[in-house]
Amino acid sequence: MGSTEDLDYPQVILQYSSGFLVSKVMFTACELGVFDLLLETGEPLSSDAIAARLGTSTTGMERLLDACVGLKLLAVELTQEGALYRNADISNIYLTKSSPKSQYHIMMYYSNTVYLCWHYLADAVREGRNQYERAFGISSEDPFGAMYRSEEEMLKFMAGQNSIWGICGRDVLSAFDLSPFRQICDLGGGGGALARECVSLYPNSMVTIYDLPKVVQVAKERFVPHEEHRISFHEGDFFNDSIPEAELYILSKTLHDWDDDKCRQLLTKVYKSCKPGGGVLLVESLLNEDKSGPLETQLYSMNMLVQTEGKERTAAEYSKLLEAAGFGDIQVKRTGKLYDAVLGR
Ligand code: ASE
Repeated sequence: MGSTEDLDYPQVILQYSSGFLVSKVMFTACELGVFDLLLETGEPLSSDAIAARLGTSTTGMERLLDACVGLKLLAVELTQEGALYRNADISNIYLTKSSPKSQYHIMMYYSNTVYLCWHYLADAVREGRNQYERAFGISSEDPFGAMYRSEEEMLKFMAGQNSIWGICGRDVLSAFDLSPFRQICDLGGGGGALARECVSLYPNSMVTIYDLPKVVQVAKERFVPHEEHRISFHEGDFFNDSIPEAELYILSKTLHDWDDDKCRQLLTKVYKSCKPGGGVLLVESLLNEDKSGPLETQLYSMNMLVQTEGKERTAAEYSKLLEAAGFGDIQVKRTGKLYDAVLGR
């Protein structure tokens, strides 16, 4: 037990207590279009002007803006006409819809879907399973049936995942030299942002995005440009349908959705389809071996509990799953960022 640190204990607890308030302030400012408006006008605006432009109450908007200043997402300057607000750089880059690094869609997914599941976190812990039935009144048997319960939900999820790869994709794909692999299959490739990073980083690679038919339809229509000839599609359910031959399979945030049994099933199938000398790249957020951190990954694992059948794992746990399926020569690269990479041969 620390002695001087004891003084900080109440602050720590109070800070943890209000953590979800912080998230919701940021999500709400995004949702209402505060950052988009301030980027678009390009000059500082008063809370009254922002409220009028966004069709909100002035009293609510003023408080939201001040809280965003407290979070350093906005800057405020006091002038003769009153307080004027402008975006911090970090907000222009990550919180506006149009920025290439925009995290807007994942914010909306967290705010409107994940948040509702987390309301039932205690039930999830009691029961050890996801909470779609309580949160949305839908069966939780098939997690992706539940997550993709409407086209709108599916779009939100796909756009959200794409926004994450927009900022983390390059780091995980460059963790290993993947240039020897020409024919790549991204299993559960969703909206295709990782596949796009892949062909941009490895210009000689061809990537097939494998996903459920309705996901592939939307990826083709809305996310992957038609002129990108290095990316193709394969519609299927990787548990029930065959998997095409490839030199490298990418499973990015795929195994974390499933229990150990299903992971072994899927990896065994991948092993059988894999060309001689080929490999598999797992992209996941790795827990420390003693599961003492990183905190972000521990929280993600809780999220997998409320939303899926899976969990976050340690490098040793992924290695065991890979070995059980026949893969060897396993290498682990921690990127020091949110997502890490594990390569099996
Ligand atoms: C999944 C990823 C996510 C399944 C459910 C999810 C995300 C939110 N809900 O494969 C996005 C990334 N967040 C996490 C916790 O990885």
